[in-house]
Amino acid sequence: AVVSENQKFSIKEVFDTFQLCVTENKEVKIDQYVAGWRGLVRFLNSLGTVFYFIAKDAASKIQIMVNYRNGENGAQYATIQSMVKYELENDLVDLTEKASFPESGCRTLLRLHRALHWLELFLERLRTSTEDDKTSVMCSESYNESLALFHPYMIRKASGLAFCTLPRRYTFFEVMNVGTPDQVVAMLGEALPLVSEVYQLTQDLYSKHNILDIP
Ligand code: 1Q0
Repeated sequence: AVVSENQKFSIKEVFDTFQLCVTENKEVKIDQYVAGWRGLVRFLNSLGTVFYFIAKDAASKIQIMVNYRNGENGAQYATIQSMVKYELENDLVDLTEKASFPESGCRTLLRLHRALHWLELFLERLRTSTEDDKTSVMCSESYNESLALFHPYMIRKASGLAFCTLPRRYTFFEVMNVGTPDQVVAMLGEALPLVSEVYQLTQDLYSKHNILDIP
């Protein structure tokens, strides 16, 4: 088995967390957003050491966000909306070039947000795939349409090599720990709109404030 029994991963838990992200007035809660990412990183780690450099970067960005939440201005970081308002009003974001705030909440979350787009594309490919489709191809196509646009050559190269080691579709579905392939596909159908909503709310917010290019 790819994951040992005691740390059995269920992708459903991850998606449940993303569902809990969105408040009644359509704000995105950072605690749940980060918790969702933690689950994804756990899954990534179970896929093998070639993914370590990816997991490590994601984990460090998660940690930056957790630190803000636990810091003295933690309340300002309750939702992505409140964070953006707080950091922009207090000039805590490097908007055009890296300077005083290389780890602003807005910048850090933008990296995870871009990765969420990759996830959305990848899950949709998984959902509509058939038995013989290759996860590595689905993964790199999704990557090329999203994250790759923001990554330098070396990272694109390393990512491409890592993707080649992905288990085949059947095994991949097993690791998701949802049930039969049909059940996985059904679950993906339910989960995707949730991920999409979180992505879209964040995208609209960042777009409205013109902060989609924070360096
Ligand atoms: C299943 C295969 C997973 C493949 C993950 C694809 C993402 C590739 C990303 C490569 C990132 C390379 C590491 C460093 C990049 C940073 O330079 C970059 C920018 O940050 P900065 O500070 O330098 O400006 N960082 C990022 O772009 C953030 C990347 C975070 C990627 C987090 C990916 C987490 C993936 C989780 C696995 C989800 C599997 C989903 C399958 C669900 C079904 C079971």
